Amino acid sequence: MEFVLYEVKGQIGIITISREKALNALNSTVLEELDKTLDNVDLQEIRCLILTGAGQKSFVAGADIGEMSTLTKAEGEAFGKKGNDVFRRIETFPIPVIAAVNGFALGGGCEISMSCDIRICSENAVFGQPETGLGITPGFGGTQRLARIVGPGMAKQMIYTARNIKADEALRIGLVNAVYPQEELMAAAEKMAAVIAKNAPIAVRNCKKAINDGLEAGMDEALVIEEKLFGDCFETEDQKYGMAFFLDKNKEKVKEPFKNV
Ligand code: DAK
Repeated sequence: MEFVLYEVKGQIGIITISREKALNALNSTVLEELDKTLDNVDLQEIRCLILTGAGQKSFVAGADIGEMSTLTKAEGEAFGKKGNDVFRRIETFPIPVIAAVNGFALGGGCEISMSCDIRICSENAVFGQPETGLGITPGFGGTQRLARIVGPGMAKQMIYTARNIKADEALRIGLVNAVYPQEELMAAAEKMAAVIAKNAPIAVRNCKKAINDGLEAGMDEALVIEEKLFGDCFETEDQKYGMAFFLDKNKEKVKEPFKNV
């Protein structure tokens, strides 16, 4: 692939958007390659993904403004759909995805980070939705996901003013979970991914689905979604092993890795 790298480290998959000359901006090729990369993730082996950008300056500086500038209405809609489909695929991907935001996360860059389950960032990270300054609305889900993550008041302020915010403010408003020095970011992401990967994989997947689907439903329906996904765990060997291990009073016994079955 030209712009997307995929590396496997044990049970963790690391996807790097690598188009450094354009600060990793998302053109059609990047979006298509991201989609293909997700096709290639081995869900039997991989238990958590990390999404990051190449270099020390930018995670993703947005959709490619050069490519967008000449789009017709129909082409704009097609480009928006291509982005929305791949972002939604990340959001609903069966396993958790951590965004390791290593610099600019503007427009489509902020939006792709918001389609991930968890965001952590480097101290030099900058988030923003600059679209209204370009004469457009956020087009890759920004109007929807930002309001759900930081609340409608803060989302409206960020989007209407098109003002960028730094890592400390992103942390304060809950857009990111933690901020690290740049050189520690990937190690922190990998450490978190490894902790997730150690837990029962089917249970983790069901938690992702329960949280995502539940957020789109009313509370009564959401609790039924949770009940069903909870029930499903009782058909797994991992549940049987995990509970039997807890109940076993032999303190010498070492816990074995969950088997994803
Ligand atoms: N697109 C294309 N190229 C970009 C880019 C981008 N978003 N951001 C940076 N680059 C390129 C620059 O043009 C420059 O290229 P060369 O001149 O070297 O060839 C190179 O990356 C380095 O950038 P700078 O020279 O500008 O670097 P600085 O450090 O001075 O500034 C910056 C860094 C991030 C502050 C600045 O590059 C910047 O403001 N970039 C644009 C950020 C931005 O506005 N991003 C949001 C884009 S809008 C929709 C679908 C999607 C969207 C909307 C609607 N539908 C179809 C409904 C999404 C919209 C967006 O994401």
